[in-house]
Amino acid sequence: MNIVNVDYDGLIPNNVGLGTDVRVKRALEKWHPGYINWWNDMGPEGFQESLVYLRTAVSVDPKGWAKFDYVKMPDYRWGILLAPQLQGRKIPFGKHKGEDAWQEVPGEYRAMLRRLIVIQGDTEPASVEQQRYLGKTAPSLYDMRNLFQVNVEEGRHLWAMVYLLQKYFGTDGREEAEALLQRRSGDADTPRMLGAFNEKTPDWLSFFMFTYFTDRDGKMQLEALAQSGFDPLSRTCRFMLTEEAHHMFVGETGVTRVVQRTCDAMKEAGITDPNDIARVRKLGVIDLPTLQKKANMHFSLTLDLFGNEISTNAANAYHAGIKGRFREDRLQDDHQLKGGTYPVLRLKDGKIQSEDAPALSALNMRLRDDYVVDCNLGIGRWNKVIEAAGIPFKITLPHVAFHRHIGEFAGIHADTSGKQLSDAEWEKQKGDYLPSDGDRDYIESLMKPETEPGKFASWIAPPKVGIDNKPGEFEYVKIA
Ligand code: BYC
Repeated sequence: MNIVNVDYDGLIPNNVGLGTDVRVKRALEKWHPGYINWWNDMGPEGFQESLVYLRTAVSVDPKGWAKFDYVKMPDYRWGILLAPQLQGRKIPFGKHKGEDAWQEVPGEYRAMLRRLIVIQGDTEPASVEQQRYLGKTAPSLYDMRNLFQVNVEEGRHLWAMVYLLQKYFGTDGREEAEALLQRRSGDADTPRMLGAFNEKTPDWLSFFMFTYFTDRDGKMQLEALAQSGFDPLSRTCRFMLTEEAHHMFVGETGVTRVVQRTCDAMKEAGITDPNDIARVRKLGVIDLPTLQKKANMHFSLTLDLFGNEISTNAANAYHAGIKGRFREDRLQDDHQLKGGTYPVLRLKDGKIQSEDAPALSALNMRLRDDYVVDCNLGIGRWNKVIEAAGIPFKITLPHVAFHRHIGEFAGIHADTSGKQLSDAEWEKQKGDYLPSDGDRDYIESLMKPETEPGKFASWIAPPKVGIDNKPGEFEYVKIA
């Protein structure tokens, strides 16, 4: 079988030789109807019969792996795609460093691996559930198509994790695969596992912020898991990262286009004060301070996904060779972190202070720091648009202690500069930092669908280029 090209003959496209792996094939075929039911119940509402111009993976060759065509989403070929196996790959870090990468689950790490795969798997359908109603208010067919592309690929990422559970974890793997279809984002009794995946994505600015900030956590976590000594997990995550890039593109360019439109409208109207919110809103665009508040919210919720700054779970996973650092293979050290330290921001004697901690315990913090660096790159590009328009405003990331629910700062209130606030001060000031009901109502009032090909809602600029180089008036979704 050709490992690069995908076998499309059976029910489940794959490049893992499913045709000859009868046990796993049967297990996945049994899981398939439940997945389709979940998709129909919880996937994009109202567009299941529409034809969407989607990319589907036909290969895992980085130089050309996708083909574009019109598909009804329930007919999308969700498949199991692993990056090609690297001959002779060794475990790159931890106490087994230098040994052959595992092709089977090592018994002593079974529970740890299963937990990480389940957590990763749980986020994928959660995001589809969160974005379920957005199609109805899409600002253009181009954006609607991007939303649905993200959604079907998150569905595929669920398949990716379910394959690992079904193939390598026997009965409990099957049970976990079922449970992934049972939990629901935001449900009081059966919520999704991580906090940010139980929040609402109520409008398109939230969607762009989510794909910018939260999908970027996905990138960081997948990069760390792609380093895993468990080779099938590494290969799975490597291919998922190829798809993930588009999701962050949607977020970054989405926000850029909102900023662009706001700046253009302000310039046309001769408004130079970005804080003159009432006048800016009269133009039917999103004022920059509200955009900043949305960024504050999504950034802080996403920081929670990195877990505790000091984590024995993370240390154990690294030591075992299961979850590495961001791009471990490009780092130059012993890859075992013996005796090393890492500076961690902690709450000590009521103050936020940096303290050196054992590097092995501080891996969540380190990954979070790498994440913040990555986040700042795109924000620089948003600020360039504002700067070019001559508007005195800069989008910035809030302090890591701001609005936290997990880790060192979960027990305190802080403003966006990291200054601690009393409960009363926080209650009084939080509307300055996070979207207020009024902000939310205003954004909601803008969320009117625009379904004419080539047209865009008032609050967002068109993209510079089309998907698959299609012209501006291309009908990305044929709404049924
Ligand atoms: N909410 O030792 P700690 C994506 C729990 S996004 C609730 O610090 P650890 C995507 C934790 O489970 C990427 N609970 O945790 C994006 C632990 O519980 P137990 C998803 C939380 O393990 C957009 C306890 O607190 N992938 O792909 O070091 C669209 C102690 O915590 C939270 C992954 O996350 C929370 N936020 O770090 C679609 C990768 N944080 O076990 C997709 C897999 C912590 O003591 N997951 N807890 O009962 C991991 O690597 C780690 O489990 C975590 C947590 C980074 C999440």
